[in-house]
Amino acid sequence: MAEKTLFQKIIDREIPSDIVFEDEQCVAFRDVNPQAPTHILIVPRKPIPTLDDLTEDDGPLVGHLFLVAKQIAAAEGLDDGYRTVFNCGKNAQQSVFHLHLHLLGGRSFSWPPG
Ligand code: DGP
Repeated sequence: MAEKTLFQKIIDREIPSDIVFEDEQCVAFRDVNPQAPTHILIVPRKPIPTLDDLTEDDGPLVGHLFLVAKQIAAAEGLDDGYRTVFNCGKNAQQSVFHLHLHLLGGRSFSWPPG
């Protein structure tokens, strides 16, 4: 069997994390190296490595991750807005190859991103 990803170990409670939300499809926990006052990673239980590995069947799952982001943003009081990011691959600096949606908020962000 393939080695579990770091995030799979977090989902399986083998590595501790600050979990803020979970349901049958995903787990959301605070990023260990936050880039904003609120920085949460929303991770599908299904171990999809990157955005490039998504199939048509994963469409509802990806939609669900965004709906969870919206729900957490409200719970975190991010009333002035927030940013959601999927980093994909080398140029986007993806470092953990288990799909995750970053939810960032609590400060103003610049555009274009660095
Ligand atoms: P990315 O670069 O898009 O692959 O984002 C990976 C994120 O994962 C990065 O912002 C730091 C975070 N991270 C790495 N290791 C851990 C960990 O052990 N626990 C938590 N909570 N976050 C982690």
